[in-house]
Amino acid sequence: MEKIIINLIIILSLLPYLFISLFHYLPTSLVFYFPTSLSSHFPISPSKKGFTLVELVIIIVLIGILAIVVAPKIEIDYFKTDADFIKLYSDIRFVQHKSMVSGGGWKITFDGANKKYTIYDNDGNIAQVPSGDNPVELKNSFSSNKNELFFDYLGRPDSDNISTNDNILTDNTTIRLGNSKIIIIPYSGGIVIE
Ligand SMILES: [Ca+2]
Repeated sequence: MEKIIINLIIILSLLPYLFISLFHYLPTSLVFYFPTSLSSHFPISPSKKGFTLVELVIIIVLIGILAIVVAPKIEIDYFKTDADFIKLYSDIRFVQHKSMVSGGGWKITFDGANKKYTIYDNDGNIAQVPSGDNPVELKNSFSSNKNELFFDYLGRPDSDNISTNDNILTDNTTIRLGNSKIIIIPYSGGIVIE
């Protein structure tokens, strides 16, 4: 709400200047028909064309202010989704890597509705993760076709924390966040972004 008010103030403050600028470009014949009292309010001559340096500087400053106030509002949702996506992708890779160097059994559990996921080591304890907090909280909700995902010692998606019992996953694990998908492929353990 605050931002909308700031935007309105900026746009309203631009309007008089826009009017004066247009006044510059009116044909002399038209300007002649303006009431003298109105013309006297604008300290410009009808024959004057183009912008002065001061006017250009004012315009550049106003555009700058507009860009600072409006642009972040437009982009911020996109960046939040993007940041979440990269975080989640990196952490799935992290779990897979840790499994491969420690005999398998690490897992990640997804709680997309509550915008978070948790990473466990192969003893079932909440692990230390590169991004800091664990459970890891995101800005956006996401969905996954599996609630939890293990990796075995070869980095293959597994259904439990035992690498030797031959029950690795046989179907894709698909996680949707915003307009993007992370797909974890069975057997190869490839992690694909769509
Ligand atoms: Ca297994």
